[in-house]
Amino acid sequence: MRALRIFAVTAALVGVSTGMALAADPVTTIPDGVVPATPIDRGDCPNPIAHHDGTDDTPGSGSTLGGPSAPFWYLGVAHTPSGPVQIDAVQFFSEFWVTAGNVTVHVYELDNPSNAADATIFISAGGNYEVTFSEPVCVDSAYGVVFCPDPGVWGVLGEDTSAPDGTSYQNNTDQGGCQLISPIGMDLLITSCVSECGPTPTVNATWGTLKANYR
Ligand SMILES: [Ca+2]
Repeated sequence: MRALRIFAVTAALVGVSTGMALAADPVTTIPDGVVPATPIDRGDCPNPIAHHDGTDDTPGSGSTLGGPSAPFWYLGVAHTPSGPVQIDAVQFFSEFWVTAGNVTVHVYELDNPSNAADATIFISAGGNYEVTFSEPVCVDSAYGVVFCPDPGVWGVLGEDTSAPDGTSYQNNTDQGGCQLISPIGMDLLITSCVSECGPTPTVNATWGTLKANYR
């Protein structure tokens, strides 16, 4: 039964696959023989911010992330919180992967790009992933979540095309660095997990001031 199912998937993919994508192609087709992953709700993101509906509407292909040779492609999304939030983690879905390696997930406040955090994840196959930030940042306004692979690392992210919000981006290294530059007409399957901003550490406070603060 399992062999039959794999054969059916492979046969279905042959119809849309005409071989590997060109070096700088902004769209990547799933390589022959690779079984696509299925998106799930991980259920461990109590305060999500997302624009997608959780469905990958482009089976067998995806906007290129990274790629085999320069210019490499970056993918990302802009998220707008309703107030100050701490960005704790980012969850995402990749339908399939082509070349294994490290991907840095860069979050930054659009109005203040130096307010930023990075987390790196090694990816070798499609799946449902999460990165957490060891030094999370607090943002007051819209922020970018950008996926920036090491040179030569190559994959895709899931794409919801049903009701695009105009908040997802794809740009290559010839256009600029690890930031949101060129909007695309779909919602990438990227979710931020946020929480309330923690209290700012009190420095240079006298004991009397501290006692007053905690009364
Ligand atoms: Ca896809």
